[in-house]
Amino acid sequence: LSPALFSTPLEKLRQWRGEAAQALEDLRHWSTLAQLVDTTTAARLAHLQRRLVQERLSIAFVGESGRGKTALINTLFFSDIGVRPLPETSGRQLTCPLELRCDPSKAPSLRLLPIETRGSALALREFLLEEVAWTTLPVDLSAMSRLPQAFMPLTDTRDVPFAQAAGWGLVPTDYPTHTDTQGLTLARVPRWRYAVANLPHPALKNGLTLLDLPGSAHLRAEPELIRNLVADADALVLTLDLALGIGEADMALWTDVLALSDLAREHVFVAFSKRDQLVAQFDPDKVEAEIERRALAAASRLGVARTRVFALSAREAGAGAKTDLERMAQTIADSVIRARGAAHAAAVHAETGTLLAESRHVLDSRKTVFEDSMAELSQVAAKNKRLMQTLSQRAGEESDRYRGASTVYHEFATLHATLHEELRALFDPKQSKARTATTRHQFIIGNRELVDQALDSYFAESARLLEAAVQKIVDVQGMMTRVNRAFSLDYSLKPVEVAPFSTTRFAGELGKARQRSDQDYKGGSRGFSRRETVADKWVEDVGERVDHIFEIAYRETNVWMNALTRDLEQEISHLQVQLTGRLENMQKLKEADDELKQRLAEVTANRDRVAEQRSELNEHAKRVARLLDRAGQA
Ligand SMILES: Nc1nc2c(ncn2[C@@H]2O[C@H](COP(=O)(O)OP(=O)(O)OP(=O)(O)O)[C@@H](O)[C@H]2O)c(=O)[nH]1
Ligand SMILES: [Mg+2]
Repeated sequence: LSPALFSTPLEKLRQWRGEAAQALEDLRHWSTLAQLVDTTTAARLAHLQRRLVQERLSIAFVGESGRGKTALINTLFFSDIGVRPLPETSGRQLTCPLELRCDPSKAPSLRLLPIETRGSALALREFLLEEVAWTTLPVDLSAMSRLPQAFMPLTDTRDVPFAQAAGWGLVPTDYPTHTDTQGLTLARVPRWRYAVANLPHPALKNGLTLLDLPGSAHLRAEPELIRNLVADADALVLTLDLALGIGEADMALWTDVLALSDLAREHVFVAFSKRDQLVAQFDPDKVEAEIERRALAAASRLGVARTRVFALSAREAGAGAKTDLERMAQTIADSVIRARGAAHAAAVHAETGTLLAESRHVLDSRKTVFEDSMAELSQVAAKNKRLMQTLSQRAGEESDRYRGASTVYHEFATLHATLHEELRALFDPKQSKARTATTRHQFIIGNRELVDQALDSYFAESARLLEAAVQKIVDVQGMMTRVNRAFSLDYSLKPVEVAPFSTTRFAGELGKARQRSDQDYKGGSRGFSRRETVADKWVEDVGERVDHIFEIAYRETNVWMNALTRDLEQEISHLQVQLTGRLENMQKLKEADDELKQRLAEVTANRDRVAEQRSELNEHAKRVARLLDRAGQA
């Protein structure tokens, strides 16, 4: 019988558990980063992950004392080392329960919990979690021949008074008794309450725990063993003695002590051991029929399927045809390990299935949201682009218009300045006063002809100046008409209003002054008066009046001319304000467009990330599916 029967599939299962745990770890990490998992689901994944890493599989051997449980373990798990390490006993309820497991972080050892700890208020479970009360013996693996010696303490006993045994919750009469030299009756009880062996055995290293449980006496005294260990075992091997058949003690253990639930019964295998002894007792012709009879009887009394009852021997050589021992080992290994693998796969499937499906859904809807906003943003961007084109075209036109109008205005301004200068010279009041003074002087120094001549030339000069000025004003009006036409036609500007400027009254006033002068001062009609008196009188009646005409004309022309430039200047600056406003609007639109482009880039990056996550999710799903596939094939 090869111990690899258990260790090989266990090793495969352990590997699978490791890979599944890693896949869960990766999935949990990834989905947390991608914000696809809620804390509850993440916690459940972490829990399953821990369970996969730590989980052990256990096979418990139960049966009345002496039925051959320990012998079976020796044969099934240690047949390759040349010795039977665990002590096989006489069936007197003296061995202590043994748990075989492997913790590679600790040295091989046998840890023993003294029987007197039963006097403590602590439960066995609590002692199992601590170190203090235990006796730890090292197990030397350098020579296998010394191994049985290392396990001998399992059979240590103590002789204690009945009262002491009863005080520990033991029933003294369940154990061998004798009377000492003082006549005191003593019960021989196991020295140890519980033992844990730490061994680097291949099957144990791959997560198997073996429980070699004691007979009914010790089990009754330690109900926790049943509650915690037997009930949780993945396989329960009920060991019976084929030579004895199923007896009342076995039935009592089965129905009263074990009292398994229907669920726990599904994990029961019946090992009818010591087949060799029966074979020796019976006629070879009849032995097979007798075995079948006993196996059937046991199956029906226990209420388990006949196929789960194996008639075998711990003394079998294992050569030749497949024996029941091998068949049982194979059946246990297959069903236990496969069942556990299937349970793991189901758990992995249950914990990841919803997460994967929901993540797929969430990622798809995130993608849709991003793509929708990409479409919206692109639409707005296109609209913006068109708007910007229109605006920039308009701004171009506006700026052409402004530049053209400015040029026209500057040309006008130059011409206007020249004309204004000329008008000022023509209407200059000082010149007018000088002319008046010169003429007055003629009254003092000249004779009658000279005075008349001076008066004629005075008026001729004044009229010439006025006429010239009037001509200039007409020029200015003409220029204004041209400018206005250019402004309104070429640059669609509002024409400047040109205030009417009447010049006829100046000529009229001058005519009246001349009439007075001709009438009163020509031809020497003031012959009797002093010359100065006549000159002053002329200035007062005529000269000052003419000067006044020039003064008024001078002032009014100034006002009129200035008004023209002021209005035009206003129009131009209005145009400039308009242009600046438009350029500012364009700048704002440009900024908004930049922002929009940035946002679009962000959303696009998000969409790409989601697409990437979607394929990462597929990888995770594939990885889980591969694991589940492999679990199904195992
Ligand atoms: N001939 C023969 N002897 C066996 C077989 N199985 C067990 N024995 C012997 O039967 C006796 C009892 O076997 P154990 O394995 O110690 O029985 P156990 O069920 O462990 O008993 P406890 O530890 O007291 O509960 C031992 O002397 C074994 O060597 C077998 O298949 N054939
Ligand atoms: Mg035993």
